[in-house]
Amino acid sequence: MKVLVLGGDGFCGWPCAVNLADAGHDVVVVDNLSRRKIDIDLEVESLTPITSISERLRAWEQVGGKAMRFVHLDIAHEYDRLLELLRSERPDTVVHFAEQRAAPYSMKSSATKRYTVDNNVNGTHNLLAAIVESGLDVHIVHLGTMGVYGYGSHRGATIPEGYLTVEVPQADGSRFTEKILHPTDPGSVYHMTKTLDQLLFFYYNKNDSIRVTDLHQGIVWGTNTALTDRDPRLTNRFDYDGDYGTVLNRFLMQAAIGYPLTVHGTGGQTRAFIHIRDSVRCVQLALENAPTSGEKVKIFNQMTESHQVGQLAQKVADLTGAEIRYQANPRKEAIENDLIVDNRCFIELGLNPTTLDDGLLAEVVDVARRWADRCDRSRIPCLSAWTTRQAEALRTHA
Ligand code: NAD
Ligand code: USQ
Repeated sequence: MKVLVLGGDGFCGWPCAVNLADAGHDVVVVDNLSRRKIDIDLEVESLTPITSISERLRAWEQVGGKAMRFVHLDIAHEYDRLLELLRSERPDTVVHFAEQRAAPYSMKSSATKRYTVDNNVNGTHNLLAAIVESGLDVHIVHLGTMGVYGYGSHRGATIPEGYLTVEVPQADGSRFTEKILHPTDPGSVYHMTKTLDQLLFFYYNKNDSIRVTDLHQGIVWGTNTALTDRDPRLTNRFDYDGDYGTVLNRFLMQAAIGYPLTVHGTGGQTRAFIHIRDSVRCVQLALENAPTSGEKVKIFNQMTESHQVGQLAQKVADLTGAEIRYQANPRKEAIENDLIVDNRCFIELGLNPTTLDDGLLAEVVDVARRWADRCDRSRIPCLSAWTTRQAEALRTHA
């Protein structure tokens, strides 16, 4: 298959691109390198040293990988070039990772809120409009988030894969049944853009029969896959800073450098997780099991397990002897929530989940220890506050 990987230089996109090339697909990596530029602006670097995209592609070919091409393109602002790229490449599938993906970054200032909305919503809409204008039958595989469902209001109910069957009571006592998109309840401006993406897909699928698979992915942990481990020049990025680092990788890295684990609030927040190796596998499964023409948007919950943040910290502390430090929560989020998720679609397609107990936690600690001297400890605290109230709490508890 001919595949465009939008955002193929990023944390999830890079291992996905090499995996698809390894599986024999003809891959073009498309990226505007904005993630690397944000690192420069924030004066922080990936914990693991990463090479330039051209070095990555060269190294991939040198280790015997099927060649991939790179196109430097901003999908949110270069519509004509995006359309031209579709027309010239005629892809079967576009895998869409190309968004600003950090909730804390999106909440830093009105400038980062506006950037996140502009980049993410325009990027997704440009892709949809360009596919319609090209007249091509392209399957979009989009990386969405578990966060579209929200955290805190499910009260023990299982979260279905995208759609909810509801019964609507009528004034005359009768009821009708409807299958609707699961209501959205975003917890940050970033998460809100993913709920808007979901509506864009719904509309273009209905109006133009665009085939879409929307992957509601949980928090990705780990760093490398067997393929990015083949050569140091293929190494994946490892975000640890307060804006881009995600909770489990942060805890593992904090443990590795002897920094107390930063649990927000009580640690009662429950979130969904998936290892990078499973994330890569899921994208391949989604791509190779495309919806048929006329089928409504396929939504898969791309996660393998749920954990409470405080319990995760305890698990990492048990493994490494790290200290846990509870902190004022910079986010406006439920103090505690349950999270029961239906993920049958991927299991039925053959996903064999990697779990936290598979020794991979220790592997991430090893990676972090190896690069500990690259860590700037001053960049670990999460300082992006959701509201002035949270900002005040951060100041008081500093
Ligand atoms: P990332 O920031 O590492 O990668 C995103 C890539 O997209 C970067 O290389 C960036 O330069 C590129 N990009 C951004 N805007 C672009 C634009 N307008 N045009 C072209 N390229 C652009 O993020 P990631 O962790 O790899 O996440 C990828 C996708 O997966 C995101 O959409 C994110 O929302 C989703 N996701 C990530 C996680 C996670 O834990 N990392 C979890 C769930 C969902
Ligand atoms: N948290 C801590 N301590 C930390 C960092 C985070 O307690 O040091 C807490 C947060 O308060 C939050 C939870 O851990 O309750 C998760 O935070 P996170 O930064 O790991 O994850 P999140 O902001 O939700 O975003 C990440 C990715 C995003 C993706 C999302 C999937 O950055 O791209 O969409 O995970 S999900 O969480 O399922 O919505």
